[in-house]
Amino acid sequence: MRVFCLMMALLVPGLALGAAVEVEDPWVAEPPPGAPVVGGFMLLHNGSDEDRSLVGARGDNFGKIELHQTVREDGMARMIPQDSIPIPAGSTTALEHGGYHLMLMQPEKTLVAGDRVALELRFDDGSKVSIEAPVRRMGHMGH
Ligand SMILES: [Cu+2]
Repeated sequence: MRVFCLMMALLVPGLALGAAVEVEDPWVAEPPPGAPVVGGFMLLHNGSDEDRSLVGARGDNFGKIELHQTVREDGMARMIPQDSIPIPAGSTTALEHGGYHLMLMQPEKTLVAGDRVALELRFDDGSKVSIEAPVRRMGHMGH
């Protein structure tokens, strides 16, 4: 039984032992040629009874990753950097096109659909979750 549990933990993607937040369906949008920034999207589940927030992210292939929120003002979409993204207790926060997202900046190379991007997410309780996000075209959002 002990071995079985250990194997389950290894098989569930995005699950880090001790972390309250689970990451589901992470993906990165294929950028137009020459675009300096790339959007990162996913669902963040907080199954605990404590509020959590995403406070940072890093990836070996990017010089910098910011947390952004897209807001519409006077019909224009504008991205506003965030210090953190809230994931209230017992709920799910979507990082999605037109809302909260990761802004992957200064990519080492041009990403194309089919590539995979390794990222590390950091939460306000000090926990970290490593994920691997596939690069997809915007038109194929998987919904
Ligand atoms: Cu952005």
